Amino acid sequence: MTAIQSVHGRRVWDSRGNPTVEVDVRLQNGVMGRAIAPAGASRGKREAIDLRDGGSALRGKNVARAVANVNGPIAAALQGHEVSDQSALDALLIGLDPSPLKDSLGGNATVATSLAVLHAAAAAAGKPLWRHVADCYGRTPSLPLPEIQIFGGGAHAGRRVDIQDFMIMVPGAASFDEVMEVTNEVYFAAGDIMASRGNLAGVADEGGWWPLFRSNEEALETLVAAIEKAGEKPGDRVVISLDIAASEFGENGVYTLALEDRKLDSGALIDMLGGWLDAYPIASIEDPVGEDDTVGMIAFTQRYGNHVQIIGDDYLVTNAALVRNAVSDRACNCVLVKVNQAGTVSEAVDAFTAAQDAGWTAVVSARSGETEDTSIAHLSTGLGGGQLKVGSFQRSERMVKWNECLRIQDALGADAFVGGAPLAQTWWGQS
Ligand code: 2PG
Ligand code: MG
Repeated sequence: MTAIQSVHGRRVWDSRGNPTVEVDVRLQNGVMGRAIAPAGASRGKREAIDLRDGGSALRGKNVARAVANVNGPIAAALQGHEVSDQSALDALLIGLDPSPLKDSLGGNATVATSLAVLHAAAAAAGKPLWRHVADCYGRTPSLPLPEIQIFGGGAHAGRRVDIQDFMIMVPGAASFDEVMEVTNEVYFAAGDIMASRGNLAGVADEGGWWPLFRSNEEALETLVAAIEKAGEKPGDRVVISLDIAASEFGENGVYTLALEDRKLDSGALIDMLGGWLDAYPIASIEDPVGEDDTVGMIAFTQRYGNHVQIIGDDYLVTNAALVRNAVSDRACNCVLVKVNQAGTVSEAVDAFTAAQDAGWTAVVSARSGETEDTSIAHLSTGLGGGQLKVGSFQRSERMVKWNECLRIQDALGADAFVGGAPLAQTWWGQS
C-alpha cells in the first residue's frame, strides 16, 4: 500500500515547440512517476480535447488552465489515495469531469496525470512499466510489431500530399532489432531516391521525409522502389501500411484530393484505394474514409476486411463503446489506441481489450506532437499481442520509443517479439 502524497503539473514543450502538460505524481514513500501529454494535429471530432488558453500569446496554445487544473482539483482529489488502483484513480478523474470530451479539466491534464499514476505505481512496485501493465491487466507481455512512417503527408507535411502516413511494417522480421535494421535501410533508400529525383523537401512532423510528389500514387511507387533498393522483395518481409486520414480532406461524403485537383465521392475513394490494394503490397490501411462516413467504412470493410487490416483512428477515437458499435456494424477490424484520445489509461485499455475480445487487432499509437515520454512503448509491450505506431525513424521524440523497446527486448528476450502474428488475417499472414 503506497498512497499519493502530491500531484504537481508544469508546462513543458513538445516536438513541434508547442506547450504541453507534464505531471509528477509523488508517493508517501518518496517514489515518483512522471508523464507528458502528447498532442495530435489530425484530430477526431469525438476525442478528448486538449485544453488550451486561446488568445494571441503562444498562438493560443498555452496550457496554463490545464496545468492549473492538475495543481488544483486533480491534486486535491488524488492526494492520499492508493496509487496501485489505476482504475479507481482514473474513475476519480472521470468523476471530476464527466463531460464526454473532458473539456473542463482538459484531456491533456487528465492523460498526463493518469500516465504519471501508472509510472508511480510501477516504481512503487519496483517493476519496469511494461511489467506493471502486464500484471495490472493480467496480460502476457510481448514486443509489438512496429508501423514506421517513411514519408509524412497531410496535416504533418503542410498538406503537400493528401494521404497522411506512408509507412512500412516488417512482419517477416525475426526480432524487434531486425525491424529497426530493415527500417534504417528502407528509410535512407527512400531519402536517396527522392533526393535524386528532386522530390525531397526535408523532414515532416513525425520524422518522415517531406515529399514533393506530383500524385499520391507516386508516393506508393517510390515506397516500393525504396523497399527494393534496400534489398527486399516488397510484400515478402516488408509490407506497406497507410494512414489515409480521410477526415482531413473530406466531409459529408465529398473528398478533395488537392494534389491531383480531383473530387471523389465515398464510392470513388473506396475504388481508388481498392486499386492501390490490388497494385501494391499494402497490409494495413487506417481511416480509409472520413470519421462521419459510417456507410463508407462498412462498405470498405465488407470489400477488403477479410484480407487487409482496417484501422479506425478518428473513426473510433480510442473509445470502447465506439469499438463495440463498429464490431456489430462490421466497420473496420482494428483499433488505433491513443491514450490522449480517451484521456485516461483505463479508458484506453478498455478500447484495446474491447477490440481484442472481438477478434480485432489493436495498434498503440503516438501523436504527431510528441516528447521524450516513452509510456506507449511500455503500454504496447505490457498489453501484448499488438502493434506500435510512433512516427518515423528520425528525431529523438520518435527514436526514444523505438530505443525503449530495444531496452525492453534485453529484459524480455528477443523471442518475445510478436512478429507478423497480428497480421494473420491479412493477405500477408495468409501468404
Ligand atoms: C494519426 C496520428 C499519428 P495525429 O492520425 O494516426 O500519425 O496523427 O497525432 O496528428 O492525429
Ligand atoms: Mg490516424
